[in-house]
Amino acid sequence: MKMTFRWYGSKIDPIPLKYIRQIPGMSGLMGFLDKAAGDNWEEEEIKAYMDEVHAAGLECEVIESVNVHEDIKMGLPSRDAYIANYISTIRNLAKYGVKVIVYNFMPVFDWLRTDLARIIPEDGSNSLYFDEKDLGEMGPLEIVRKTAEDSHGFTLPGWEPERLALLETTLKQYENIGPDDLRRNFKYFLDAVIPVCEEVGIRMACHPDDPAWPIFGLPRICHSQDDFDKMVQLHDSPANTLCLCTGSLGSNPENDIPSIIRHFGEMDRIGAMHVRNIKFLGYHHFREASHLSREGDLDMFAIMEAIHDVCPDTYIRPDHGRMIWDEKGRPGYGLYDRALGAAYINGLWESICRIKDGKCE
Ligand SMILES: [Mn+2]
Repeated sequence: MKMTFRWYGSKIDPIPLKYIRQIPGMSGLMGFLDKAAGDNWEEEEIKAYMDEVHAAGLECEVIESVNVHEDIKMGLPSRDAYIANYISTIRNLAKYGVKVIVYNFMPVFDWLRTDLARIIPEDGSNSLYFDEKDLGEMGPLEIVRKTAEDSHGFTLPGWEPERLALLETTLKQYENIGPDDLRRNFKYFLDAVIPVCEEVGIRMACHPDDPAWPIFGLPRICHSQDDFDKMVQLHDSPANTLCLCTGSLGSNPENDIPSIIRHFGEMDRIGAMHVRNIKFLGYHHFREASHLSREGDLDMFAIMEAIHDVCPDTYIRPDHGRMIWDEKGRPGYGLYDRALGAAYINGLWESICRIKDGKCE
């Protein structure tokens, strides 16, 4: 596996690349450019980002958040222009060594939480938290306002202000779009971009819905093994893969994560992994835990063992961390707890490889 770290670029990420490079076993980044959904990513801006990353001794073979424009998801006539931009972005990223693009096909809302800094009573740290009961009281516009307010001035990926400005209109437009319509629009998108990916050696990796169920009555089609079985068949190609995020899929206890990893790993349909832990607090109610198995409800050993067995060469990053040691930063994306997560995942990996292969490279 290749251990990586999410980084937002020196303009908006307070974590210096040097610090990331100093995390044991860190090979590179899952990179990010601060672009609006639908924009073309110009070569010069990709080059500037890559030059900075490479100068710090890191690779960047995975790019996240090449966001799919809402018009593509809604199947509007304007989608072709946005798909053309997406294809141009794929080609430009390939020129700079990108092998995997992580994206999602969630309508309107990317990931969703009801509290970005819920104190964990046991140790005084805080983490992202979700309780559907709170959501019911808030409603979509209120949750957007609260999320922006709680983000300490950081832009959160998927919560870009320009994207949310038209929220009311967009929610209304989705009233006539069901899961099958959304899937049809997804296929239209994949049919256009996957052949280009095959040509330039990039794999598209679809991130699961987070949390792993429909919200606000919006259609969501990527939150179970069954959903992803359909998704990989929409355009059958080794370039049409998923980014298996253990915490997003794992927010629904009915998703057996090690088994889902084995299922899609054996099909060679895992393009990248996000590895983190979840603590269940009730029905549609959870918080993000440290990576250590016993501090949450996911079996991180079984997760890493499945990765070892079916997709040992995949890209991995520790996903959201808690805020610890009084760190101030982008919710979920502080340095310290994610670095601890990487160290823990590396430790599991070394043990699993030693036990099963007699060596660890
Ligand atoms: Mn994730």
